Amino acid sequence: MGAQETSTDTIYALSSARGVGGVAVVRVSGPSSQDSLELLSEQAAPTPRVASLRTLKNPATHAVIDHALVLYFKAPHSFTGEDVVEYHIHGGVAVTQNLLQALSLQPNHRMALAGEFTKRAFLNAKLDLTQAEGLNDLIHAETDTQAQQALEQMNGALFDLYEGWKREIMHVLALMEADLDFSDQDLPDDILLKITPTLDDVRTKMAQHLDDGRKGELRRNGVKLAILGAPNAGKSSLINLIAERDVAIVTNTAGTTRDALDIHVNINGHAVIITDTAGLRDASETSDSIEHLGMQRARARGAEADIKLLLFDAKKYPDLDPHTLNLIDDKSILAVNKIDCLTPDKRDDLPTHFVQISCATHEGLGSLLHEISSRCAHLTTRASPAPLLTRARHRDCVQDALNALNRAINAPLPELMAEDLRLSLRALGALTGRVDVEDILDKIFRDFCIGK
Ligand SMILES: Nc1nc2c(ncn2[C@@H]2O[C@H](COP(=O)(O)OP(=O)(O)O)[C@@H](O)[C@H]2O)c(=O)[nH]1
Ligand SMILES: [Mg+2]
Repeated sequence: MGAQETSTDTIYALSSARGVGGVAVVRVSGPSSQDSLELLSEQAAPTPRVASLRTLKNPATHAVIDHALVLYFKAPHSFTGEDVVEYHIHGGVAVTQNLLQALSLQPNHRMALAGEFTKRAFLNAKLDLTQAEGLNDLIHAETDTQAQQALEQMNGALFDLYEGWKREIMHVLALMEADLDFSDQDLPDDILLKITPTLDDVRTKMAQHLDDGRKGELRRNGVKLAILGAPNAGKSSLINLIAERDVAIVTNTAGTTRDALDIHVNINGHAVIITDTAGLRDASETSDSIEHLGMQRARARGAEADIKLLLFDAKKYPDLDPHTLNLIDDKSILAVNKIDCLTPDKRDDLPTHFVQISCATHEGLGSLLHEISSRCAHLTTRASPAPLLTRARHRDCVQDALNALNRAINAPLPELMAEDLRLSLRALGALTGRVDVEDILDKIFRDFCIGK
């Protein structure tokens, strides 16, 4: 904990969104939260977990702050594990300010730091790191699939998975250490026969968990889609249409869009980050150095995108832009814009694997969005009900744990094998924030200790 961060402090903050609302919730956590409640309400704290109406007054001036619904949670039965008070007040800016100001004057009270309530919950073992991350993801979820994934994680799906692996490795370690205690020889065959299948099983599960096509991360972070095409193909018109607002400038001057521009949208429940890019043309066709940089940036965005939407100009058909054609691969969706400019016969000539759209008449937009959402579904739908990795942090830790297990399997000496197993446990411990590996091992050893 930092210098200004001690758990003897009582912390408070507005827990609902800022601004005007019907109700605002101010949360207070820490040893003095009951004292301040009793002082502000001029009566004893209500029965824990029973909503009670209280008139809150500023203890210094006795001016009424609000008539509030108050909830008191006694430690350890609260979100943070400490004494917690929730004030449900009328959601005006002045009311909220008055309550926060009154709280600030109370002994040992200070404004909470970002994430501090959850951090206290973690430190009091109310949740592990993956659950805390799940909670944060839930608050920031913009789509249903993100919310579902976050809820699962908050409910401990990843924690259970990783703890399960930890238990299996600890079991192996305990079996080995029991033996190492009375011999410094190689592990006897009967022990090896017991532990090898377990370790192989955990390794397989870890490898499968890692080999998930980044589905969980894509769900959480959003699928990246870059719109690429020649100048004037209608890329900026399309992003504006999807965003339902003017985010990019649309003109008939080639080279108008020079920077990459992102929007976050929800397409059929999928979080998608769409990037409008500078039009691709021969470098010799423009002397504008900013446009050159824009084209480089466009290509880079295309390369890192999960989906490339390659947009062609129907008016140019059959002379489709070669720079854009060059980018076709299995990540691309092909679309041809401005079909309003084509006669029905000419439309029939267009290759059938191109989605036909018109940003002018909105024709075909539904089909294009449908195509994008089915690609997103393909990229984010899991093959089994097992929970998915949702962050690079998880991936790094699981990879470390797997590497250590792989080393353990090939270790030349039992002591070295045991050491690698401990390192694997430590990597899993870092994942959940429960690094009390030695403690748990002690417990297991007590059960296993043979004749000692
Ligand atoms: N007729 C027609 N014109 C379009 C359509 N989409 C875009 N345009 C026009 O094409 C020009 C270039 O559009 P813009 O979105 O700036 O293209 P970008 O360079 O690819 O971003 C503008 O004059 C648009 O009004 C369409 O579907 N039909
Ligand atoms: Mg543009």
